[in-house]
Amino acid sequence: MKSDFSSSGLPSIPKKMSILGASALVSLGISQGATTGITVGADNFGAWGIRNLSDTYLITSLSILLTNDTFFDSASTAPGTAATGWGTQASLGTVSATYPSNASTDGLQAASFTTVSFDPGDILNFYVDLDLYASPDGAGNVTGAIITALFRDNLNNFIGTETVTLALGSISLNGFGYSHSASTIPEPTAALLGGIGMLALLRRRRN
Ligand SMILES: [Ca+2]
Repeated sequence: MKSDFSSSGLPSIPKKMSILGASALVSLGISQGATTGITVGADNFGAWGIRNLSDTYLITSLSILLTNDTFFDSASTAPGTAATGWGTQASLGTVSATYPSNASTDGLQAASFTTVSFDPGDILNFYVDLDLYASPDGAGNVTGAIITALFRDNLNNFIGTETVTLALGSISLNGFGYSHSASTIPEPTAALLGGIGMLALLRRRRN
């Protein structure tokens, strides 16, 4: 099966990273309106795909918290000496990222970084080596990893966050077997304003 990238003309994902099998991206039912949301795909070697499911807002930063004995092997100092640092593999849209320095995250389980032009619908596909403390330089374990995306509007106002905990799910992003989506439909105040707007519209139509 084709990955999202190969079907859209972007570079295919290296074979190593699609080892868990590919299937089409299935986004959850997102209604129109101001929503936030992400789909996250990952594999145990350190390839990540994150899609902005919002129809309106930008993702301006991402944070990752690894669990299950897994750490970022981003530099070739112990733990883990066969390291690969942070980098973008490919992207869909004009998104770019400013990753942490490789030395600053090596051996750690938490990292965060900023993103630019991460527009609705864009996918950021990045890589950083993952290993187990118990067995450095093999594969890591992304099950239970917690990914949080921060959303802002075009005026840089904070909108909210979405957090996903990875599980071996039925959906997949770019062929990464561990994947999950989260989305939020309008926050209470926004929903209320939307509701008031709808009432006004209905009233107007009746008249
Ligand atoms: Ca290391």
